Amino acid sequence: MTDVTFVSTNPGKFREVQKLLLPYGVRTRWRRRSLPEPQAETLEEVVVSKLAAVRDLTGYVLVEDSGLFIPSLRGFPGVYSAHFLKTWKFGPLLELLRQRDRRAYFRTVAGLQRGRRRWAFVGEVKGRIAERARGRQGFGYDPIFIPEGGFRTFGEIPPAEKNELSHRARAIRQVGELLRSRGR
Ligand code: ITT
Repeated sequence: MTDVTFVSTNPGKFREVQKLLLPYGVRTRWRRRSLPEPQAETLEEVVVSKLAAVRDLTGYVLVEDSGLFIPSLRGFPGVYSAHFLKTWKFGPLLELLRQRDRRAYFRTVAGLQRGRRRWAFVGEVKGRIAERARGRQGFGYDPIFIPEGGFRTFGEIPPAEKNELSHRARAIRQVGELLRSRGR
């Protein structure tokens, strides 16, 4: 077994990451810590500063930053996803999209660090924004995001199924591959 410390304030992310890494022989521990998210234009920049803020932790340390990007809103809420959701919930987004293209994608950048070594992996899933929030599974924007090829929102999809195809799954599986290839 390889041990990884996942640093995040978000329990929903941790549950997904833990399950995703287990098949790779990786045991994930959760360290709940709020990391600085400086004004940044990309998830990559945020991940770099998150990694800098966990230098005190030893062994493999994993962080990630995710966002919901809506091209018809020029990528908004993107890197501002967490702040926007906390302040406004879904209302204004659904309102803005009444007259606009509803296509959207989730993107995750995962950053892994061990000592001075760092790796980054990206995962995306395409879909569209629902007309109204549906479902109680998942977290964050899940009730309003419909992944491509279906009609149900992530909020209506069982967690195991979200973990098959999500942005996070696509980034974290690459972390799993890397850790497996490096052994202990
Ligand atoms: P950290 O402590 O890890 O930063 P956070 O919740 O602040 O946790 P992010 O900034 O990466 O994380 O998340 C941006 C927002 O997008 C936040 O509101 C999340 O709830 C939401 N989000 C992230 N992943 C999601 C997912 O898989 N489904 C739905 N919403 C998601």
